[in-house]
Amino acid sequence: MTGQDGSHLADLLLGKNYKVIGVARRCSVDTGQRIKHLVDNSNFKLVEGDITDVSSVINIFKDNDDVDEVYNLAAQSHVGTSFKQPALTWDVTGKGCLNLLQSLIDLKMDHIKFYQASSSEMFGSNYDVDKNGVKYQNEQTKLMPNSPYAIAKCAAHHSVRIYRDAYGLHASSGILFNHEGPRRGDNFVTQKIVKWISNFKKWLSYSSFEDFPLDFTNDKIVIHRESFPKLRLGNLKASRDWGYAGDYVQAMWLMLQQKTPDDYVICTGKTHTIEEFLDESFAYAGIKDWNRFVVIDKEFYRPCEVEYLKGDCSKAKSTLQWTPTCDLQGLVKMMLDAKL
Ligand code: G4F
Repeated sequence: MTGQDGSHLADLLLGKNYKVIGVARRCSVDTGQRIKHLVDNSNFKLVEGDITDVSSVINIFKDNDDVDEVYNLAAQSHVGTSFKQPALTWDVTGKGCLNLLQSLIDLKMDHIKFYQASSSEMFGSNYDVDKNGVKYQNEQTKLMPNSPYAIAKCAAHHSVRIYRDAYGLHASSGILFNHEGPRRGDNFVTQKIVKWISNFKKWLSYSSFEDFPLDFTNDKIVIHRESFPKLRLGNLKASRDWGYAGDYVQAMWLMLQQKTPDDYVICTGKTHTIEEFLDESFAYAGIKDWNRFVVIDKEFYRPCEVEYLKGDCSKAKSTLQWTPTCDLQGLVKMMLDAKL
C-alpha cells in the first residue's frame, strides 16, 4: 500500500467513494510518506500485514469479509535487488500472490475480484516484430524472464491464469510497462536522475550565508563549497516504455470493472533509452551536456539485462477504452517540477 502505485490507486478509489483498506508491513522506519495525505480520510484504513504469511492474509480477509476487490501490488519490485535477494523476491513477488489466491478459495471468498500487478520484465529479452520491422511486446509475446524478479512475476502471472480457469475467479493481470511519476522510489533510474539534477541545482544556487562555510581569514571572503558527487549510473543503452503511474492505476481499476477477467498490456507504445531520458531531463533543467556530470559505474549494471521494452496496448485501448496521457517529455517535466 505504501508504494507508488498503492498511493495512486488509493487516491483513485477514494475519489470514487470506495472504502479502501491498505495493507502494509510493519517497519521500524516511516514508510508512509506517499499515503500521509490519506490518514484523515474516514474511508481509508491502513492495516498491518504481510502476504508472505498466509495466516496474516487469512486474518485480514476474515476481518474484512465485505471486500469486493483486491489489488495485489505487493512486491520486492527492484530488478537489480532481486539478483542480490532472490529468495526474498520469490517469497513476496511470487509466492505472495499464490497465498492471496489460495486464501480466497479456502475462505470461500471467490466472489472477490482480483487484480495482479504483472510486469513487462516477464518478457525478458523477447519481442515480436510487426510488418514494418518494429519490435514490440503484447499479450501474445512469449514470456522469457531474465531476472529473479521476473521469474517470480511470471509465477504469479500464471497462478492468476490458472486460478481463473480452475476456479472461475474474476482474476486479471495488468502487464504494466515501466511507470513513473513524482512518487517513484529513489532507486529507480528515472527518479535517481531527477533527484540528482534537483539536488545539483539546489547546490549550485545556495545563497544563504548560513548554508556556506565562509572563510574570512584573508583580505577576501572565500566560500568553501563542498564537492558535489557526480551521478553514477549503469547501462544507459537499455530502452524502456515509460508511462505515468497515475494513468496506469486507472487501467487496473478498469480491468476489475469488466464482465470477463483477462490480461492486458499497459504501456505508452513508445520506447526511449536511458540516454534519451538524460537528454530530456538535463535539457529541461537547463544543464548542457549531461556526459560531463555522469559516471558509468559497473555497480549499477545487472548480471542479465532487459535491453528493449516497447509495448502494444491495442487490447487495453479497445476493450478498456484506456489510453495513456503522458509521454516522456510530460513525465520529465512532471517529475522535475515536483522536485524543483
Ligand atoms: O528504473 P529501473 O530500475 O526499472 P526496471 O528494471 O526497468 O524495472 C521497473 O519496471 C518494471 C516494468 O517493466 C517493473 F516491473 C519493476 O518493478 C520496476 O518498476 O531500470 C531501468 C533501466 C534498466 O535497464 C537499468 O539497467 O535503467 C538501467 N539503469 C542504468 N543505471 C539503472 C541505473 N537502473 C537503476 N535502477 N539504477 C541505475 O543507476
